[in-house]
Amino acid sequence: EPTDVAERDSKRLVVVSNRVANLNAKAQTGGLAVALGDALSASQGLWFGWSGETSVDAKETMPKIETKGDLTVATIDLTPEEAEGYYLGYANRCLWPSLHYRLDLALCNEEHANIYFEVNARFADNLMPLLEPGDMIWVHDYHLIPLAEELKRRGCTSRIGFFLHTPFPSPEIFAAVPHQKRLGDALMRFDVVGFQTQSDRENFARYVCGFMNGEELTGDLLTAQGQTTNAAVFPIGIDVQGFANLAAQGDGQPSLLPVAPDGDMKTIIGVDRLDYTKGLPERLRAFEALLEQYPQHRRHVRFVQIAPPTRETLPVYQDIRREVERLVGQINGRFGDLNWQPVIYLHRPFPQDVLARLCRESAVGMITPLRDGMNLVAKEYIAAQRPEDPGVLVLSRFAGAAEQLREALLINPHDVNEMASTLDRALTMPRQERWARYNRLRQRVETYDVTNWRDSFMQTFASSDADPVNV
Ligand code: ADQ
Repeated sequence: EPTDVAERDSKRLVVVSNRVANLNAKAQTGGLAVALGDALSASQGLWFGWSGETSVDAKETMPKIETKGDLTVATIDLTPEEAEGYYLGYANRCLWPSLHYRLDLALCNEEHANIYFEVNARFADNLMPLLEPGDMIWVHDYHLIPLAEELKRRGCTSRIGFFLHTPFPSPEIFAAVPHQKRLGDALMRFDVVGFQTQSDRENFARYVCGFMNGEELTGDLLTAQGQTTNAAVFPIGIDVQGFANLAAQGDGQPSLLPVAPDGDMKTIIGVDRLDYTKGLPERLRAFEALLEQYPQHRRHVRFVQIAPPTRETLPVYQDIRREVERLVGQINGRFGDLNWQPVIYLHRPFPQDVLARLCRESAVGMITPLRDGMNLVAKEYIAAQRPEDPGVLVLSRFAGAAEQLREALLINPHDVNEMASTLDRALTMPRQERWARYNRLRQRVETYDVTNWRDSFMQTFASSDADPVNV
């Protein structure tokens, strides 16, 4: 009997996301893309999204359709104005900061907002002809909140689910986002709305009840203004064994990092897109405070921060980069010496196997976002450890991952001194305690892996109140 919901389900799966994963680039493809790709292949499904390209005649061009094994990939281009207004504008300058509690950084230009809603309408126009009756449509992330509403307006009767990869902020924050009412109404048009954590779901329920006049029904159902949706929690995870295998590939090979002559050099690792939500300046200041307040670690610890570029054309991203690079220079200049560089900062992407091996070589994983939907690197760090001699995870309380990874050393990423003393504790933790914590964390990461995430979403989706037309 098949155990895989994706294989068992006879309905065709349609995934819609801003960008479509490049399933050809095997080495670079993350667990999420593989898990969705597998489910799509199993149902001979369709993945629809933006090509990432802009062209002036995009609005007059048909979607580009490619078959990749058992699945079909359909993409559309955007016009330069659409990419600017929808993607860089409303989605990334207004929604992204707001959903991460940074109203101070939210820039909401009225024209950008209009283009955001128009591009969602255009996604719906282009997707409609590709749909078949009974499809299960799974929409991803904050770029596409209005999509269910637009599809239903065009007569789509399929069930439509949504998964939010970012946090859903407290209702007082969400209520302050320009066009929040349209977004709230649009979310209620999905049959299932999935969140990373209980607290995100709670925030959404409080928004629906407190700001939309709605109420909680039995189970996970919420209702407001004549619309009912199933709002539930599906913590995303990783391909644990896959990542562990990559990490173990380096065993028996020379270390990726320089080896100290006396062997007495511990590594703290951070891996994050260079985004202001990831708490990089605070983390660097904490490392500086460690060297300042715990001089015994000087020349015996290094901090490796891998921070690939992201959304580089936006000014706030240029600001955060400047700040990070200034701090790296400051710390290296102040504490480094001729044969010890305290901070190794790498501003580019790396292949997964290198990241996995670096995590395995590091005594401490330092994952301290100010806010994060989940944070997969926290889970990857655990998966990469040597079971007999594991490292220690230092994790922000404000990462969604903290809801499951309770045996990590949980910190407040705004509190530099608390982080410094926690780093000292992590660097000196006895093996017995490291091992006990690791075992619990590893179990948790294995339980909530990427397959569990996908299958539990699809199960809820398949069993949620069906539209009468499709029964
Ligand atoms: P992100 O904000 O991108 O994702 P995260 O969950 O940490 O954050 O995922 C990043 C992924 O990119 C990890 O798999 C990591 O290994 C990889 N990566 C990071 N740096 C890299 C580098 N230099 N080279 C190559 N790969 C690198 C959003 C939300 C998160 C949520 C995920 C999934 O912001 O909160 O966990 O989606 O839902």
